[in-house]
Amino acid sequence: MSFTLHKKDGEARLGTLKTSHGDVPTPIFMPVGTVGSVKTMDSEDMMELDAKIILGNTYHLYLRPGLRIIDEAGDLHKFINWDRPILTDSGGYQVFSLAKLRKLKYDGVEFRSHIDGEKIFIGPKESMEIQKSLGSDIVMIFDECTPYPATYEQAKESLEITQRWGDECAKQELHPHQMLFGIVQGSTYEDLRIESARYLADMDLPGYAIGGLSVGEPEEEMLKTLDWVLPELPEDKPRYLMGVGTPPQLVESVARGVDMFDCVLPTRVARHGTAYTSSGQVQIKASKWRNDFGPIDDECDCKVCKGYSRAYVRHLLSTNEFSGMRLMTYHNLHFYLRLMERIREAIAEDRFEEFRQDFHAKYQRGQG
Ligand code: PRF
Ligand code: ZN
Repeated sequence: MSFTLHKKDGEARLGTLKTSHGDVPTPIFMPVGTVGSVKTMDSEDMMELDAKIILGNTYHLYLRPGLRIIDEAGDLHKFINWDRPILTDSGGYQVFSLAKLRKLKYDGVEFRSHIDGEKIFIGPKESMEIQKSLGSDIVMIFDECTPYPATYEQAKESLEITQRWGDECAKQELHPHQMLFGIVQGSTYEDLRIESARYLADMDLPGYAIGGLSVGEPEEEMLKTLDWVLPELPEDKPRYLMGVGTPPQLVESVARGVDMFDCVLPTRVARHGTAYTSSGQVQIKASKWRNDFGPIDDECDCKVCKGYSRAYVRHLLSTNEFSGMRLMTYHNLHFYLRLMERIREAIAEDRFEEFRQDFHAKYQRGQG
């Protein structure tokens, strides 16, 4: 369990995160497997796509199937048939976005399950116990994702809660193979963000995440916040930007020093017919593709683009066939994972800035 920074090209970083389930090259994108599955994909698909690490959610897995069943299987890796690294989110964010009738308490959050309305309590202690039991390689602290917009007072109060909960998380025992990542909050306020980053840096954790972004703020605000936070974080530890983002946002965040990402975008929009391509987003359900027998992206070498046409995938989507969603998801994940691979190659060869310019020029040209 360690992180090695191999080199920098500008602020962009090339590294390796070693876990007991294998090495993760960074910068990396982590596909989201909320309930223990990347929607429409199975573990063989994810191996074929060569995903190096996937994400699971404490909140969802705790509600269903529950810890007893996962314990009985052994751990989350065994239960879902995935031998590579897993990162679990702590539950804080999901409680706030999904649960009903939340009550914020000193020690955590009381809420009603979005599934059956059962009353449940999760705080930092509970979140650590659950993530320990899941056996994930990377464990996230239990934080409060400050909603946007927030007044300075609200953001400050919310950050105090995150800091108190973070201290509590760090006191709990995990398995020796597990790495605990802190989460920077502080909304869009420079002094709060810097305070949060320094507070966590002093805790000397194995990694640091930046939370509370991509929650409705303009993109410039997000990038500005990264510019405040990243210089405060230790160089020799991985930096993870939670829940971000679009392909251009990934490139811009890497340019500022981010190493890890997760986002539901490629998988979620795939199921609604949006494909990511080297020249921007394409709505495959549009009627103009009904007799287009070319691939989704003519620069993509994934198995979908090698074998299937836009016309066919459009047909599957418009008849609500599951296979349409599968093919779209497969292509979009391939696009995201390949983008990160190209980013790593560019950093390794000291041409990240050139890559960045070329990427944007091409991606923008095809938009709209
Ligand atoms: N906190 C946690 N998970 C998250 C976020 C956060 O702020 C975000 C914000 N984009 C996504 N996922 N724990
Ligand atoms: Zn493809």
